[in-house]
Parts: sequence; structure tokens; C-alpha cells
Amino acid sequence: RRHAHSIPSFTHLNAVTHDDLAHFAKILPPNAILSTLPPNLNSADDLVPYNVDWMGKYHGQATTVLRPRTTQQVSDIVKFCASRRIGIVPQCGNTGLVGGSISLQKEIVLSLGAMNSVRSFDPVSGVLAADAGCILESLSDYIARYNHIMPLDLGAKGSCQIGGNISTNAGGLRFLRYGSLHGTVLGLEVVLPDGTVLDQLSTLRKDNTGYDLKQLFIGAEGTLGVITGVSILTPPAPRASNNIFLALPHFKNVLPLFQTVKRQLGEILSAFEYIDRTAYDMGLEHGLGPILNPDEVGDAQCFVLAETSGGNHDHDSEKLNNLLESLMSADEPLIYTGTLSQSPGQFASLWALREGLTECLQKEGKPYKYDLSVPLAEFQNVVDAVRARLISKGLYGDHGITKVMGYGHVGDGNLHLNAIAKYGYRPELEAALEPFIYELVASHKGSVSAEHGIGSMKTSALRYSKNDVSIEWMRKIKHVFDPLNIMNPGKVLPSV
Ligand code: FAD
Ligand code: 2HG
Ligand code: ZN
Repeated sequence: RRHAHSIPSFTHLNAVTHDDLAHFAKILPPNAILSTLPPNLNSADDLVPYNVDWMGKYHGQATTVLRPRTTQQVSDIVKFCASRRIGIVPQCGNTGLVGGSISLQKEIVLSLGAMNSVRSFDPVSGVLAADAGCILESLSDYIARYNHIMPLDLGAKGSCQIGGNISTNAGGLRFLRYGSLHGTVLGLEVVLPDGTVLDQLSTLRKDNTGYDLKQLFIGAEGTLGVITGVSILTPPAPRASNNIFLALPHFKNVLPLFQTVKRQLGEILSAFEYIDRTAYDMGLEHGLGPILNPDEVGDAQCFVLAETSGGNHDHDSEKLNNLLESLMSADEPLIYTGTLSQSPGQFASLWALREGLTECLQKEGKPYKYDLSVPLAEFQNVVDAVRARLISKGLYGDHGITKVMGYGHVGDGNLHLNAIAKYGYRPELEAALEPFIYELVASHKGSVSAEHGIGSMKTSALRYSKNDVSIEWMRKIKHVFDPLNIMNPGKVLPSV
């Protein structure tokens, strides 16, 4: 079925030529252009950091990478690409997990990494304005001296950039406390697909003057324009942060534990993260622990990391101590054991076990990643169903998938299901996992992407979480902004 606003196919896009490079050289200095074409003749290896994604799963085809330093340069590049029908893949830290930042055919990669200055920070309002290519951790460090923190935090903080975070609408570890970027991003500067600069770099908290256009670019994964600047509300740093790591005998205890923790900790609870036994053991094998006494952990099925952020360290740790005591002394304890961090070093090592899992997976083999929203009560069932499916297909074991595990942001209903292919990605493994997992998610009315996005990985899975009318209107919006389909073609929307 053709849609009224069908998107031109890739065959309408042109590859970069020698003449195009000569034009880019009028916009950018020589060191801002990488190309395997003459006259640059960079090696394919020079382009690997831009052509291969963080997992090593997606291998891009770009011959040319452009690294502008100013919004004007971005605008000039995009205007030219529109006139020549050259596809553009906006890229920030290239840490995305769904193949969104990789060139599918011969689109150029437009890397924002050289646009990395803080534009302003107001320590009274907490509003930070910055270039899109600022690394998340650098921004955290910058505002730490004013006693503020970024409203988001994730394991990739040392490499991901704020423009990429906003383009994926990244969730992460502080979502439970500070909510979505749809709430904390106050303004954006965006170069639209015709090269026009949309300046909505507002720092206002309240602004009900019609359609809030910036919201469209948050989570658009580069399909509607290139984010070049952001303004974002940063909260004051909490005076005290504590955390606690708990071992649970059964998965069924997670829900009542979450209720108890919420009730006892109230407003100081800032994270509630889940790790199943397989993920915990993998973390230990890779040197991320042990943080609990193995004898006390026994046959625990899963683990929870809870964090508090409050105003008074002693008061908060007393609350956590009371929580731990009441959990341990209950008639039918919800936990086997638990530990409360006693120092900044211990606080960091409890978090390291949770944050380090994604990197451990990379070391084990090639991970198939499924970032799902499903009802909390179903987390374990979903993981078990996937493992059972692989066993029934004879694909579980050294020759196929070696481990299936679940971890994630319980407090947000977000399960990260990972299946490790020890010896690499193979079509029959993917065929066993998909669409099986997507159908399972749809049966629970969940989401096939809770926080990582659709990218190129899940375009055909979009329909499991969005109905026809929604997809039709997404296409219409895409067409309004990018009628030539030059901006990150082949991403988010399924091909027609
Ligand atoms: P990229 O990978 O460069 O790009 C991501 C997408 O945004 C692509 O579609 C790209 O085209 C588009 N894009 C990039 N820059 C721009 C721009 N300036 N304008 C328009 N479009 C643009 N995600 C979470 O949500 N929560 C987590 O807890 C989390 N943890 C992670 C931990 C690890 C170890 C890793 C590797 C990834 C993790 N992620 C997590 C995935 C997450 O999506 C990214 O880390 C991050 O948000 C992407 O930022 P980036 O700068 O690397 O963007
Ligand atoms: C996390 O929460 C990230 O750690 C990555 O979103 C999830 O590794 C994953 O699948
Ligand atoms: Zn996550």
C-alpha cells in the first residue's frame, strides 16, 4: 500500500563526487574533511570510527565524513546536500545501539564532535546552553563546579554527546528522578533539511506560544534535521547520594520490594535498577565485584540497586539502614542479603556493576539487544520465554546463543534483554529472536524501544508498537520537514 506522502527511495540520492568534495572544501578547512575519494584519499581505516557502530554490528558505507565547527557551516553543508540530493547521517558520539548513526548506502556522515563548546551556564536557573557535540561527561564536569548535575546519566557518558542524547531521547539512570528530556530540554537550535536554521534556543521554563516544535526533534534520531545547539535545565547536585545493593531469592519479590522501597524512602529514591542472575554472574566474571558475600547470595535469582539523592547524608543513610534492617528482619524476607555503600568508592563500585554490563557483553561475544517496555511483572517471563525458544530451536549453547539475560530500569518499566552470540551475528539466530520478541512485547502492549530508538535495526518492528494511523502521521511529518528524504534516510520509518 503506497502512502499519500511516500518517501523517495534511496535511488534518488547521489553519492559524493570529486566536484562535491571541492565544494565542501569551500565551506570547511582541509582537516575537517575525511574522504576516501580523491583528492583526500583517506584510507577506509580513517573512516572506521564513523562507519562502524559501538557494537561492531553495523558497517557503514560513507566515503566522506564532514566535521563542521559552526552552525553556519552545518547550514551551508546541508543546503548544498539538498541541492545535490546527497544523503546526510548526523552523528555525535556514535554510541547508539540501533544502527541509527551509520550510513546505509553512501550518505555523508556529518559529525558534530568538533562543535563542543559550552555557550552559557546560569547557576541561578541551572540552564545550560551548549553545542550539540559536547560530551555528556564534559558537561557534567563543567557544571559540577557550580554544584549542578546533568538531568541524565548513562554508561556511555564518556563518549556520547548531548546532541545524540537528545536525538535518541536517551533515558538512562536518572530518569526515575529527573524524567524525560522532553521535560528538561528547554530549547534547540536545529539545521533543517533545506539548510534553514531553526533557532528555538529558548531558556524559558514556560512558553505556551503555539506548537512546541522542538519536541519533534527530541527522539527523531536525525530524521528531521541536525541539532547544533541545546539548552537544558540542570538540577542542583544533591547534597547526599547513597546506594544499596540487594540480592533477592525470587524474581516475584521485585514488585513488592519496589513498593516497600518507594514507601520507605519516599522522595529521596532516585534510582531502582534490576539485574538478573545471569547478568550478575557475568559482571563478576569480568571483575565487577564481588560486592556481596557469595555465601549470603546463595541461589539468589536477581538483584536490585537502589539509589537515594537527598539533602542530608546521615539522615538518608539512616533511612537506608532502617530499610535494610526491616527487609532482613521481616517474617518472610524479600531479600537474602544486601549491602549499603559506606564510602564514595563503594558507592561507585555498586554502580559500576550495573553500568558495566553493556561493556561486559561486548567482551563475551556479539550481543543481540532488545530494549523493551513491558509490565514489570513480566520481566522474568519475557527473558525465560526467549531462552526457551532458543532451546527449542536447538540454538542455545556454544554454537549459538550462549547467554540470555535481563537487566534494566525497573522503576521505568524498561527491560534490557540481551542474547549473546559468542561466535558472531548469524541470520538464523536473528530469525529465531525476531519477530518473536516483538510479538511477545506487542502481546503485553509494550514498546519495542523504550529508550534506544528505532534506528535502522527496528524500522520493520515499529508496527508492533505504533498503529497504522500513527505511522501515517509520522510519515507526513517527515515529508513536511524533509520532502527529499536526505536526512538520515532509511532510519526510524519502515520503507514503503
Ligand atoms: P549517536 O550514536 O552518534 O547518534 C544516535 C542517533 O542520533 C542517530 O540516529 C544519529 O543520526 C542521531 N544524531 C546524532 N547526533 C545528532 C544531531 N546532532 N542531530 C540530529 N541527529 C543526531 N541509551 C539510553 O537511553 N540509556 C542508557 O542507559 C544507555 N546506556 C548506554 C550505555 C552504553 C555503554 C552505550 C554504548 C550506549 C548506551 N545507550 C543508552 C544508547 C544511547 O542511545 C546512546 O549512548 C546515546 O544517547 C547516543 O548518543 P551519541 O552521541 O553517541 O549519538
Ligand atoms: C543500560 O541501561 C543501557 O545499561 C544499555 O541502556 C542497555 O546494554 C544494554 O542493552
Ligand atoms: Zn538503559
